[in-house]
Amino acid sequence: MKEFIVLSEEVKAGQAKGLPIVALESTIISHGMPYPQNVKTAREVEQIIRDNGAVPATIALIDGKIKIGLSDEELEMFGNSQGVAKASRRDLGYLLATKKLGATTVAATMICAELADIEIFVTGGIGGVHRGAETTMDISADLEELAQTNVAVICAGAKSILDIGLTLEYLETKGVPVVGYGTDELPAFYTRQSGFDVNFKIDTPEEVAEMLRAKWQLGLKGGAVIANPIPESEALEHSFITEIIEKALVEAEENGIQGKNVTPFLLGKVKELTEGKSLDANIALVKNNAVVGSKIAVAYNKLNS
Ligand code: PSU
Ligand code: MN
Repeated sequence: MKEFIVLSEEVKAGQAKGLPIVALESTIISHGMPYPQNVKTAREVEQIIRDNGAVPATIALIDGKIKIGLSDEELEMFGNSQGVAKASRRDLGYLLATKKLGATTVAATMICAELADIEIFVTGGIGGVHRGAETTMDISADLEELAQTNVAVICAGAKSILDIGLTLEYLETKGVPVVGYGTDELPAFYTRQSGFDVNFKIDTPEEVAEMLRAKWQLGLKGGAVIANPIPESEALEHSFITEIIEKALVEAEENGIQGKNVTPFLLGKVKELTEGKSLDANIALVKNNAVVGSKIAVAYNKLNS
């Protein structure tokens, strides 16, 4: 296993000192945002994590290795490359063996983080049960990973490109706790409201850390969703974004989009139809998650040292 894992100098030094580490995914860089905003945002998010007392570890597949933490040059190269493969659980073996560039999804980032002993992972939004999944069976591998891999995912909830109600049902079946950070309602990425309750409202990083510790001490495998709402001032208008998502869903259907292409297609359409407004919101919420996630990592690290 170790032959495939390469820690950056920063992560190696951080782990040696016992500092809290925060994992970051790379699909958001390659498939979620255009160059150069993607690289700029990734760097800013990493700096926020440092400013809050933790060490950032952006995870990607490069040259047959799982990179845990990217150098500045690697991040630039990765963010500016065309045709980076979206890497979920099923893709890892193939992409490593063929030494292709791979952008880790939430599922794959959780796997790689666990291999590197990182428990806390910050991202934008998770995959889930797609609308119409009763017939398409399109359910993100992210949910299965949350069921079995011991990593907490700090996100801004799930986008309404998904069936949020079914996503919550699936997580309930799999025993994955869905925590609202300072909220009773699951946020829906661009908006603070979804109309669905979270399982537990928790208000401080320390209490989140205690919940994670108790869960894992019991040997209850699997992750947790820590849903942190987008800041009020950055949230998009509910009716505006709903209309755009409906349009994107129709276009995906008309174009016969399937499999791993569904989510990137929908995200791309939303971006196009909002003329960049969704990109600004996306950047703001990831940064907000980085603040909360690093505080949770610091608190969790204290509990365990
Ligand atoms: N949802 C978002 N932004 C994202 C993704 C999902 O709001 O960037 C990305 C994440 O990497 C997530 C992946 O893990 O898409 C899920 O893809 P799929 O639905 O194909 O499992
Ligand atoms: Mn899918």
